[in-house]
Amino acid sequence: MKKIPTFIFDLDGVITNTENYHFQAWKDICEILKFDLNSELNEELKGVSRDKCLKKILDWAGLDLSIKRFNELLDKKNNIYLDKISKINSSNIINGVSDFIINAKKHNHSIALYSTSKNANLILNKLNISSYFDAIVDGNSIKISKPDPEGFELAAKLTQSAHENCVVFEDSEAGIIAGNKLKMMTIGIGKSKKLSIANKVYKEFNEIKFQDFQRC
Ligand code: B16
Ligand code: MG
Repeated sequence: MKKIPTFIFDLDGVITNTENYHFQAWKDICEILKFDLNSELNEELKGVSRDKCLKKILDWAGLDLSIKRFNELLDKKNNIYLDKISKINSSNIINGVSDFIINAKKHNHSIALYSTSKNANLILNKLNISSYFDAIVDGNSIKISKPDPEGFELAAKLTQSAHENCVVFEDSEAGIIAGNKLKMMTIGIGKSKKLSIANKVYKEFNEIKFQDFQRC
């Protein structure tokens, strides 16, 4: 087991600002359902798998759909989302992320990704950063999404890291809950009050100094 911290990154909302595209795509679906999805409710969709997101929305709207319609809306949401991310490239990496990872790799830290998204590999390729990661866990590698800790457990196993030696960077309450369950060090990134359950919160990734994590 490694002694120096392993860094586990979330993707949407931490490495790149695709989270807003998820929100816009869900808003389009909610318009069809005649439900008003606001940004506060959207906080509860962050880090949650596509089908669980739609289940939550139907629950909030008090609606029930056939399996066929449910699957049609999932496909529609994903197509809207794919269209929105079609042009992203390395300029869409959030400020500070590349420098942090390059610095961490120089100092022999393992770097893992755990994203609930089934589109994670596509996005990493577009951003041209797949090679940064010693392990990649995405929505295709897990059975249960955040707030379940399955994906973080797998990321720790693949990098041969003890849970308490992992530092998790997350923008979602669901992701922080999952990391906390394993007693990983959780770092919330963003302005949502829901992130206050993290061990530490930064408003933006750029505020994080690599040196702060060298001996945590
Ligand atoms: P997809 P993360 C999550 O990614 C997003 O936060 C969440 O909004 C989305 O519903 C989920 O991925 C599934 O994404 O529909 O592309 O499979 O934040 O865990 O990187
Ligand atoms: Mg996220």
